[in-house]
Amino acid sequence: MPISTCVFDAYGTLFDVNAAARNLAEEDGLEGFAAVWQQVSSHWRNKQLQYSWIRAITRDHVDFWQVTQDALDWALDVTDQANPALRDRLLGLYWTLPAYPEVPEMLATLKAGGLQTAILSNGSPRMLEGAVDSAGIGPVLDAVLSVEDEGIFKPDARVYGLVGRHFDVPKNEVLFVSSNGWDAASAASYGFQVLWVNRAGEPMDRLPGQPGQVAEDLTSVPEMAGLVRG
Ligand code: LAC
Repeated sequence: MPISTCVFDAYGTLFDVNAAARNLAEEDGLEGFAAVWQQVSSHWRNKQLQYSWIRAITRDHVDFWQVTQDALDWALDVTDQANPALRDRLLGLYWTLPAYPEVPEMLATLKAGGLQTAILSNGSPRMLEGAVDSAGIGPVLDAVLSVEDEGIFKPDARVYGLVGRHFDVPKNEVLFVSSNGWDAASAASYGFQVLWVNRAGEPMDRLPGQPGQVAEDLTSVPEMAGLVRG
């Protein structure tokens, strides 16, 4: 089935989640933080995802901004960096995470080729609006879909169902693109065609679904969606 719609995960796929801590670590006077920023960033991301999964299982939903703050508090505690000023700076930077360099041209190519484009993310509508605006990619996106419309996080199937509801397209016309192995696996189980963007060179997750395609970054998305690059 030809692809009509390309749907992207947001955090880690379009937007660089490590940029907040990495950029702050470069500032003068934050040498203590600079020594541990990678641990902070990694704990922050891992706890953010764990909390989202646990809250989905226990049906104890709060939005992704709350989960992001809770995860950062844990990450700062475990690395002995708990400090309100640092917390505020990191949260502020999370609001305007940069897109990976290949993102704007890749999305523009998809649009020029007549494909529909969207984000499908755990992020709250306001978080996603902030990231999309600061990256300047709003004009090349047809929709920004948030799990808040279902009140549960990925990988609950109802979240993937938002795509069909919004675009009225069958699952197998959708190319779903995620850098999160668990998200790629779950989207494949749901019935989307899936590209896993394995930026970190990780092994494939041992989960029931398997992405049909794997790439190192997003530059090959137009080809994988059936467009000839030129
Ligand atoms: C998202 C998280 C999973 O954007 O990265 O949905």
